[in-house]
Amino acid sequence: MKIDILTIFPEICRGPLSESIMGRAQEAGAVEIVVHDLRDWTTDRHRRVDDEPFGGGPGMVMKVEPFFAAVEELRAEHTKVVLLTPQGTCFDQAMARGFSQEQHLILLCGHYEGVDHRVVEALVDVELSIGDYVLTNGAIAATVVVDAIVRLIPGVLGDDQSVEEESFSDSRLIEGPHYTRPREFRGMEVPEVLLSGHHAKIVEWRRQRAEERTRKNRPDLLG
Ligand code: ABV
Repeated sequence: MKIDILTIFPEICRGPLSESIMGRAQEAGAVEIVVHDLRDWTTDRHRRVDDEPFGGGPGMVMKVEPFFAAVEELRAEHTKVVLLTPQGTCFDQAMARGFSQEQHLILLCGHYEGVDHRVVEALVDVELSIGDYVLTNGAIAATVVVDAIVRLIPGVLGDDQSVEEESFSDSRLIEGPHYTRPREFRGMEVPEVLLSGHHAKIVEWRRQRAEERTRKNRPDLLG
């Protein structure tokens, strides 16, 4: 898989995407991620990427020409073009799974104020947000989306078991609590059932804790 990110803040994406699992996924050739500076597709002396909104109003709007020049240069036969915007559909795990099957993604990052709408109409396949809050620009959102997608590419997580468990476990529930050594810390004990070796009891205990935790933290998932 190939992923191109177009942003005026490439360094925001580069650090996170070179660390840990994302770094190893690229070294192993599972994915090629290229973070581009959108200003490389400007043609004026000041490398201008935004301008005042027609009709007035606060803030600046990202200009149409650099996005067109960049996408026309980078896109191929099977390319999905995604715009990160607070006005987009909210990204979720099912969308991450879908995108992880694509050959080529181009992620466009804009300001929170917006992008010239001709970009949306003529270039963009999907408008995506990462949540109901507003970031200053799309670079962090694009990084989040890429991380969620890349970890689903086969072979990227060392053992496929954790991904498999995710997809088979009840997706209407969040996960229950986890523990590791030591068995006791400052008087706080690891629940006895987890030390019992009784697999069926452990599975049932985890399901109950998952349900409780979902009711407390994510009642919206229970409907
Ligand atoms: C993209 N906020 S996605 C660009 N939740 C600017 C802000 C922003 C996104 C999101």
